[in-house]
Amino acid sequence: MARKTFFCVDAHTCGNPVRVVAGGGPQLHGNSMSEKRQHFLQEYDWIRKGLMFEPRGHDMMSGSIFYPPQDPNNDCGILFLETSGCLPMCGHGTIGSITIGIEEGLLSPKNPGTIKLETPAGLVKINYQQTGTKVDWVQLTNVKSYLAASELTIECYGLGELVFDVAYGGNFYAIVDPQKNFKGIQEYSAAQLINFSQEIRDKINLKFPNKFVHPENETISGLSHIQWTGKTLSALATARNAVFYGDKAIDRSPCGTGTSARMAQWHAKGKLKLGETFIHESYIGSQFTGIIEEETSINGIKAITPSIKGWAKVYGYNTIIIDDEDPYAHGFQV
Ligand code: PYC
Repeated sequence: MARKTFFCVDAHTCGNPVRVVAGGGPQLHGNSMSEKRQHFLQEYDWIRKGLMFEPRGHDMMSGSIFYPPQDPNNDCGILFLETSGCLPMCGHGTIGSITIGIEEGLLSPKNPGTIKLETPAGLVKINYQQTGTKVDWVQLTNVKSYLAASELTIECYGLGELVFDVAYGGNFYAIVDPQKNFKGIQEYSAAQLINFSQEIRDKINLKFPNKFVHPENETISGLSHIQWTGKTLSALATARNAVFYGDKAIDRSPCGTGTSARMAQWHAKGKLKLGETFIHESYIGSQFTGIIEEETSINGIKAITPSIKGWAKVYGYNTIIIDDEDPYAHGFQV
């Protein structure tokens, strides 16, 4: 590689960025998006770093690349790119990528209005509404989501002992609800939540090694996100969160996989029922609407199939060059 050009379309989903690589992405080997994700991580991770990290990206940047489907009955596959790696599933990334894919003519679904999307975490079914050239909303029916552990504890220097649950919604989340040593997200700045998260994520993974592994796909393992909760801004919202991901990011959207994990937690604790609507509000006040579509199980563990609905706006075209002669070709983090 000397100089490589990537044609990208940039959008945001409820405030959080999504950069779709429409041209320049690598060909990947594998029989599923999970295998293709492994190939990308082994051979092409410099593309992710170059496009997600500064100076071409930033702490919150995330994106995706579309691939042809493995199963001809499906419409397409998707690889997610994040500052933290390639997530198995990303909800805001899906909503933004589908919006870009339809509005920019990158996708031609067999049945307009629905898309069967192969993700590294499994098949995700999409419904979307289009008016003229614009996509009004995207609803994804996510992978099975479940409560993985309840009432674990960890010591946080800034706060003291914290009690948390762990739930899976496409990624594993520690969910920290308001309690004696944590008053709720409304009481803390984003910088404080990032500091607490950086400390406890590592500590949780050290204290509970190999505890958070997907029962059907061992390439999905480890706690990657911290979901802090607190009081809603809008009286219409069911709940609010601030999701920490990567090294320094608080999701500006309510986080699709985080919302799925939280719905699974609420369902397991009897707080949310099949068919009920869950309006989730982000740290900046943007909203996703979740519904429990199905009660199900994974390897004998009680689970739900949640759907998440939200919107995205396309805001730009970005032709990005990664040149080996640039000392920051593969980005940097401070
Ligand atoms: O929406 O699932 C999501 C997500 C994961 C990380 C950032 N957003």
